[in-house]
Amino acid sequence: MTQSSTAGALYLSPEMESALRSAIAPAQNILCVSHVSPDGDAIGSLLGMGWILRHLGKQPTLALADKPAADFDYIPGFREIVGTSGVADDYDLIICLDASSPDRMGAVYRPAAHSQIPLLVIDHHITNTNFGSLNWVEPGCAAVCQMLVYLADALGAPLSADLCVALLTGLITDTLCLRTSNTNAHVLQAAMRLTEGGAQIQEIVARTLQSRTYAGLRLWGSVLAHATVQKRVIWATISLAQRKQVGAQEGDGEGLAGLLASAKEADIAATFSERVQSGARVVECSFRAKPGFDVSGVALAFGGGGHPPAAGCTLTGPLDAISAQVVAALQEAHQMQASGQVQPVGVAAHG
Ligand SMILES: [Mn+2]
Repeated sequence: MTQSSTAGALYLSPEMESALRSAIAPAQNILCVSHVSPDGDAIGSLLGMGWILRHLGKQPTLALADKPAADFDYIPGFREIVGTSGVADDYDLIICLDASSPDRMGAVYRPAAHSQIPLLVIDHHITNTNFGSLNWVEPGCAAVCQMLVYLADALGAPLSADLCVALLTGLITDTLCLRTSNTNAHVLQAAMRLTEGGAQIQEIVARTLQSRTYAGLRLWGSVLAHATVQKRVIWATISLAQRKQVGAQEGDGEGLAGLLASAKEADIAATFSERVQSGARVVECSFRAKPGFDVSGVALAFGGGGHPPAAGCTLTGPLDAISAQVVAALQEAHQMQASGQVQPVGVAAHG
């Protein structure tokens, strides 16, 4: 079960493979999009899809509603990513990567102009709403970038160095460097092939997971001082005032939920971060769970989504009221899961 062809067959059925070929082969001008607040898997899969399509002689437009962090500018093709203003009305095909619902595409997808165009959804979120005209959703894969290794094989696109750097970025960032509970032999096999193709794990880690700003570290310091643990759930709130105090910009202090989840006293971790989104105050909720626990259900119940070990949602309202309400839901979910009343999603299926 360690041959790459076996892994491809496991996550990409012959039926899906031929459906993907039929969708992509006749298309020439293709719009590729990923989600708002793009992370490494969003940016890596977007740029990787671009390289796959170029290898097939097609013209991709790569678009993101939010500007990607400059940390990722080492990935070949990074500067070709366009914003909302770079998106036209007319394409042969739209490919949406790593987004679990249509709103996650943000303003780069305009229903009035685009709803008649075939929409191919490629995603690994168990909470995906299957909003495309063709949906390849594989929660068994640790990253969309892993899925694109199998897609490249299926379409006969070579794993060039450009493509490998893009895809290994998403695989390394989504698995926190091959450490998450969904990191299995197939993930390692994919990482090995991408490494053989010219990408380097240590360089990607140094530029992404191990790269923080001083303001971000100071923000962690002030926030951690007020972290609370109760009923095996640990959480912290991050207000706009706290950000301002340490001079933190958008993106500074990311990843705190993962750090909180290392607490021995907790199985579930959450951060509640106050943000301004389109002029309105919102609270970005980020959840992490230890193996055997599942936070995707709570995220979905609050209109968000994600994976069993990592999920989130965005809510409107006062920071304290929202954190109190969501923490109560997480504690309730924890109690149910700990007592075995609810089988955590994904553990049996993908373990
Ligand atoms: Mn992802």
